[in-house]
Amino acid sequence: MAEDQEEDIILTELPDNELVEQMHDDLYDGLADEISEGTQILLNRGWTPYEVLTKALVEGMRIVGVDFRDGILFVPEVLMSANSMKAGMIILRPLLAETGAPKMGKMVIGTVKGDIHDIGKNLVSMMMEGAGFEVIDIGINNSVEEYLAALEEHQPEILGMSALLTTTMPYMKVVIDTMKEKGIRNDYIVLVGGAPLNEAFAENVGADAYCRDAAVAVEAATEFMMHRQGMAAAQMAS
Ligand code: B1M
Repeated sequence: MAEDQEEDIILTELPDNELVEQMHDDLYDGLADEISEGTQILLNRGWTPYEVLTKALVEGMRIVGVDFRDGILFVPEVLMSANSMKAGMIILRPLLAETGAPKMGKMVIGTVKGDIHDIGKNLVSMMMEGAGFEVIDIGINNSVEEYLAALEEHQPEILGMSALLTTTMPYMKVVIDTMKEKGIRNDYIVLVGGAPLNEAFAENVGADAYCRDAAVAVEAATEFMMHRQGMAAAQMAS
């Protein structure tokens, strides 16, 4: 009976609030096709990509996270939810990047060694691209050598690091300390983020700022870049 009822749901016929709730359920159940369809329907109804991202996808993933924490969901199920989230993000990515904003600067971003969580990092990349930044995403499980090689190769203004585990977040300090040892720390704006971090941690490891979410990452990056450009202009004038 329950199965028959599920088959009867036609996403296009649901009003916005019910569709969003249904998308939370579909994310929970790892139904990637339904998430793609729901994402497209909301966009067709005039929702902004950012609204779809935060209200339908991120909120759905937050619910998944609660049940993962409480031992109701397990890794294989959460992986399916993550893949469904990515199915929605694939549709939103070009739209978020399509603002036509002038290039603000360049960022290398990656998840630290030992950590394979990448959804938050991918969101940050998308939002930064949408705000006019060029983003080089070096993926997950990055060693200090890989971060340094990416900085050397791409010469960004900003380094972004992500960590979702309390066991991997201290690795950010390893990267920043190595940058200090090599005398290159002050060449970059270092932004860090991830659910278990906070401002005190960021300060403690020597980052320039902790970014609570992707929107804050964009704000911080923009502010630091404007400050940098202001300093450069002042130096040229003097
Ligand atoms: Co993982 N996992 N997981 N997991 N997982 C967490 C993080 C956990 C909190 C779940 C829980 O217990 N409630 C817990 C960590 C506990 C802890 O450390 N204290 C946990 C655990 C324990 C594990 C494993 C160890 C489980 C196991 O194997 N027994 C394992 C570790 C694997 C590893 O990394 N070595 C593991 C595995 C997995 C999956 C593979 C199943 C999957 C990852 C799939 C993927 O990413 N491709 C997964 C998932 C999906 C989660 C949860 C449920 C969701 C994470 C997520 O995507 N959130 C998570 C629970 C939770 O966080 N509530 C959990 C949505 C995302 C939009 O938010 O990532 O916070 P978030 O990103 C935000 C901000 O934090 C910020 O902006 C983003 C967008 O707004 N931000 C940045 C993030 N990075 C930034 C970088 C920046 C700036 C801002 O740079 C400038």
